[in-house]
Amino acid sequence: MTHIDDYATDTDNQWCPGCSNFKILKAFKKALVELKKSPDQMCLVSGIGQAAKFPHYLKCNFFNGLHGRPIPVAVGVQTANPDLTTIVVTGDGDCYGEGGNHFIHAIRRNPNITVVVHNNQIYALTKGQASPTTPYGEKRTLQMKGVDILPLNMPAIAIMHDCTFVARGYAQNVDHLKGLLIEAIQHPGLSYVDVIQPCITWGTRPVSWYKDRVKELGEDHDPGDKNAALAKAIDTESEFSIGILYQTEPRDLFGHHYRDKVTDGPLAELPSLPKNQLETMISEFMPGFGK
Ligand SMILES: Cc1ncc(C[n+]2csc(CCOP(=O)(O)OP(=O)(O)O)c2C)c(N)n1
Ligand code: SF4
Ligand SMILES: [Mg+2]
Repeated sequence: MTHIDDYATDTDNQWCPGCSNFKILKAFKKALVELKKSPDQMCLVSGIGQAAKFPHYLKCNFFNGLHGRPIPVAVGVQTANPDLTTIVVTGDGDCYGEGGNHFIHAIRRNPNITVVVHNNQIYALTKGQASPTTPYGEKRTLQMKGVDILPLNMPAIAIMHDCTFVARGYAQNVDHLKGLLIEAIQHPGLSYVDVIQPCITWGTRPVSWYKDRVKELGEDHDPGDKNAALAKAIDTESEFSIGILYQTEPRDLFGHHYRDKVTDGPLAELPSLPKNQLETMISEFMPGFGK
């Protein structure tokens, strides 16, 4: 039995009072309670940024590493211990900018992790510079004449490349986001939730601007329909569709192909392997090893 207070930490929160990150934190905790996940069953992985401070405020195993690099760490954690529910908590700068390469290739690999992106369309921690999702023309602290390159639409890229679960949430809509997180965490394979997260300190649009544009996907949206999913992902001008944009049948999980030959539990619990078994394994990766 888990209670929402089981996830509380005593770390001082550094987010601005009223930041929508608090709402994401709340949605997360509610999802974990409903999933009956205790803190020791979870591992949060993050990089650097306001979003990446998240694991400081939710009690569980965590790894807070370099800017842009949470995905390779999470893939390693999940591969070494598939019993851990492994979740990357990241920002649009961390995941789509510095870590964009890792994310794109994770889509191809399909590790059994969940990636939750706090998308505030800026680098908030470093005081409001443009990120890969800042709209074209928007004036920012560094881009004083306006951003002169086009934004990146990562949900559309993920759908194009058959990421098996792609959703969009809205930070202010806690219960809806909680539902998406529950679905994402339960989905086998890479599940990805882009969360629209208004920044009240460096953002240029009021929260009401987002509220007017956020629209929940209706029953008529079929997440198995790739073209419909793409259309919803691409339209960020007139509205932000929130819900499960795209979901496919599960496919092979990265890492399991190799590790299933050894154990279905945590690698750390394995006894030391006999030398000849180790040599056989290594030679599968390095033909000619030891000759
Ligand atoms: C390798 C490296 N490059 C740049 C930085 C500076 N830096 C820290 S956080 C950040 C951007 C964070 O933006 P985002 O991931 O969107 O998080 P937010 O603060 O907006 O939640 C940058 C550029 C860094 N710490 N390390
Ligand atoms: S700068 Fe923006 S994203 Fe960062 S804590 Fe403050 S309101 Fe939240
Ligand atoms: Mg950001």
